[in-house]
Formats: sequence, structure tokens, C-alpha cells
Amino acid sequence: MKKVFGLLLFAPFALAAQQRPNIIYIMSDDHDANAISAYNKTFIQTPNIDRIAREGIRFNRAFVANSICGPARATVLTGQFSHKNGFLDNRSRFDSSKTTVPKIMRQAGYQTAMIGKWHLVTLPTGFDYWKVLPGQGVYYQPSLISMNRDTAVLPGYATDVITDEALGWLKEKRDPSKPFALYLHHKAPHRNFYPAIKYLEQYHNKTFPEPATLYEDTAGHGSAWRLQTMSILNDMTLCSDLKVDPAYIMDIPWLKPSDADIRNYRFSMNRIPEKDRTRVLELYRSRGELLQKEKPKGKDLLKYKYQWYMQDYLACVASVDENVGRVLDYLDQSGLAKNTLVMYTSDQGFYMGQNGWFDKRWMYDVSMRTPLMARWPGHIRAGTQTDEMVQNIDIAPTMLKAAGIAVPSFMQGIPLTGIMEHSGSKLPRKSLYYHYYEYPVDHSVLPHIGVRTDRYKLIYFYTVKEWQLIDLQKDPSELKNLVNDPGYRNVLADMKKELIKLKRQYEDNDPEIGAL
Ligand code: SGN
Ligand code: CA
Repeated sequence: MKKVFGLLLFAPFALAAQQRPNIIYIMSDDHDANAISAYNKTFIQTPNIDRIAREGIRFNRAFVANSICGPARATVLTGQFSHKNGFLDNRSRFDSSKTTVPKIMRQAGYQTAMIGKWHLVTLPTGFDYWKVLPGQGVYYQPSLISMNRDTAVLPGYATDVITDEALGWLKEKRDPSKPFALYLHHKAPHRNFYPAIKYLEQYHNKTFPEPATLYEDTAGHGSAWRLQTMSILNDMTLCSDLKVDPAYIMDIPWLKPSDADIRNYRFSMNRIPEKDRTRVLELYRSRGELLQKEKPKGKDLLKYKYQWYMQDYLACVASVDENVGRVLDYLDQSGLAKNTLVMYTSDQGFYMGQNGWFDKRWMYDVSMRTPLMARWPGHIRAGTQTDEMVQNIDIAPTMLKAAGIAVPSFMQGIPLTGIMEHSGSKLPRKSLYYHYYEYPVDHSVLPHIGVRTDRYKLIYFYTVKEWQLIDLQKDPSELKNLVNDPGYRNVLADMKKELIKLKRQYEDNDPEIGAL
């Protein structure tokens, strides 16, 4: 560690103060790449987020190391896999004495700030300024914890409020003589998907294409698929998640909401200011009326639930996009744009109905993949794209490298500045390692480790000793387990070797899985 800080002392001289770029790292929560028009135009137009990709680089194959919130955040701060930074799942507590990117940047003369969703249990350290949501935070009238430990309720909608706070810091609170690094983290579009009214008005009548696997029977796919509780049909709640007024469905036995669902629904609805609540209830009324009239079951019910989920989820994304636009506009107006590296990403991907699911956690591409794009005038050529496999362990070294600061050896990722600045360049990496831990709370996805190469994926659900081998080229939906297919015997052996190699390389010793 000493050595690292020794190097840091010289870092400010590596790039003249005025040349050192500012960094704005924008991360939303559960924002899948398919809900960004730069990646997929099917569901929503996100012109502001797209602008970052258009004026900079779009990573087509960006992945996470552990597809869940707290762990993704801890990885971004430390550049380490979960087993190294100690934050394994959402029940962990972040060790705030750890060396993180903001601490290193601050030492090197940067001003650092963190605004929005934090979700690491212990309060932020290493920031000159922070203001964070407690835990998951709420959509309407969110509370924010300040540096003096006070928690204040702010009027308005979380995505707007968090952006207001970030713009307020940029305009009035920071020290303009120093370069800055701002982490701007949205709550949206995380469950329970409460949109701002203007976007609810735009989205509540839209119809979206169904994924080919929406009605997939998950029973035929091994223990992990049987145990999971992330089904839109069975686990997404009608009231809290999909805003159906309980009064409409109390008398329909198979639709009757649980007490918890009713309680959560009332909690969220009551946070909406009374004058707006009437309008929100009016916009959602048709859902309750329809259920009361048709009393759907099974596939018929799933069909509706999927559409309502998409309407609310995408309406939440629309607010995120608008607010990204506000930040980009401010950068233009203030003249900061030309010397600021802006990144947009999510803490992971998210199921938008594939396999009938919502949520994340799995090593399957839907949730392991995350959107990632960056704009840095003078460094990244507009319209750059890359198919190189990058991972969220790379974010920390990338931020340091961009700032001209030496990357400490405890970080496990690779700086992406080379790919950003020289289009067509390659990374010295042929596979990605993955380890998911959280079980059984929230959605009961069994712990697993795995390796992903360009073409194949090997997953090991180690508590039940079940393997899954996938040929991504032939089976992009990742439905077919080839582990017992004789035609893939050599691939399986190679992938096991690669898994063991990565496990050793990244020093992930637990669980001990032997020679395989
Ligand atoms: C909450 C959600 C879950 C979600 C976890 C983790 N339930 O518990 O659906 O998987 O957060 O999400 S909710 O009913 O409270 O919304 S994460 O993004 O923080 O990892
Ligand atoms: Ca998340």
C-alpha cells in the first residue's frame, strides 16, 4: 500500500492540473442494455444516454462479476472481485477502511463526490462530498443522508432529486480549481418501478413485444431453475410492483394480494403527494378493472403482467434519460464537457421477461451483461464501438488511468483507456470469471461460479454440484445444457481448465472445488 501512495505523490505532475480530466460516472440501478436505444430500439428511445455512445464509445460486451447491487458497487470502488473486497452479497457491510478509487483520486488532488444510491450499509468514505439514499431508497419524496448524518426528506421524484443534488454540487459546492470525480447513482429503474407521472402518462397504454422465452417452462432446467423465485407470473406482485388497487382483486382467490403486498402498495402510494396521487390512481385504474372483469390465470395473467411491468420499468428509464440529458446540457453550458469523461452504466443487467423472469443475479448474459458507454472529447473518437469483453472490475483502473494516476496492484481489472483511445485495440483477456453468492433471500438463485469465453459459458452451481455448459453462438438464449453432450467433451474439459485457471489467478479460494 505504501508503494501505491508513494507513486500517487507524483501523479499530479504526470498531467498538468488543467489537463487532468473531470470524471462523471453515472450508474443507474437494474437498467438493462435492451432498455437503451443505443443498444436496442425495440422498447424505448433514450436520446440523451445514446448521445454518450454516439459522441464516444459503446461497449457491446460489458459484464459484471457478481450480478447484484451492493457487490457491483463495491467492485466499482475497489477494482476487485467480491471475494477480495469482502462485499459478497447485499447482506454484507462494506469495510470503509478499504482503499478505493475516490480515496486514491482525492490523494492525487481530485475533488470527489458521491450522490444517490450507495447501498453499501456503512456510510461513504473517501469523498469530499456525499449525499446518499438510505438503503434502497424510495421513488417519491426520497430521504437523503448528508455528511453531517442528518436524514432529510426531499420533495419530488428520486431521479430528478438526485440529479438536482448532483447539479447543485457541480454548480455551487465543488472547488472549481480542482478536477473532480463525481459518482452519480440513480435508484431507478429498480423495483418497485414507480414512474414519474408525466412518463406514466406516456407509457401506461403502450404495448411491447414479448420475448420469445416469456412462457418458458423453467421446471425442466435443473435445480437452480426450479428453485428460483423471480417469475413475473408467480413472484412479481400485483399491488406493490404493478400498482393494482387491492380493492379490485380481494375477492378473486388466485389474485388476492398478501398482507405484505397491500402494505407495500399503500406505503409507496402514500409517498406520492396527494394532488398527484389522484392522477396516478386514475392512470392505474384500468389494470384493476381488467383483472376484476377477466379474472385471468396462468398465461393470460402473465401476458398482462409483462405489459404492465414493461410500461412502468420503461417509464422509469425515461426519467433517467431525461436527467442524463440535464447533466450533459450543464456540461455543455458550463464549458466542462470538453475536459470531462462521462460514463453511463448500470450495476448489472435485468430480465425483461426472458424465461418469464424479472430481476438479475444469474451468470446468463441477460443479467451478467451491463450497458457501458463513455464520452471523452479529444480522447475517444465519436461513434467508437468495441466487442471486447470488459467487466466491472475494469472501471476502477480505467478511472485512475484516465486521471493519470498509477493503478495499484491490488486492483484486478484492466484499464479500458487503451480501447477507448485507440479504436480496434484488444484486451489481454480471453475469458471472464463470475461468482454469485446471495441465497436464499430475494429470488432464491443458487450460488454459482463460472467462466465465459467469446463462444462458451460454463456455470457451476456448487451447493448442488450441478454444471451447465452453454454454446453462446448456437444458443444465445442459454437454454440448452450441453454438459452431457459427447460432442462437447473437449470444450467442457477446456472450460473446466479455464475456470480453475481464473479461480487461481483471481485468488478465489472459497469454495474449494478440487480438481473437477
Ligand atoms: C429488493 C427487491 C428485490 C431485489 C433486491 C436486490 N425486492 O429486495 O426484488 O432483487 O432488492 O436488488 S423489493 O420488493 O424490496 O423491491 S438490488 O438491486 O439492490 O441488488
Ligand atoms: Ca441493482
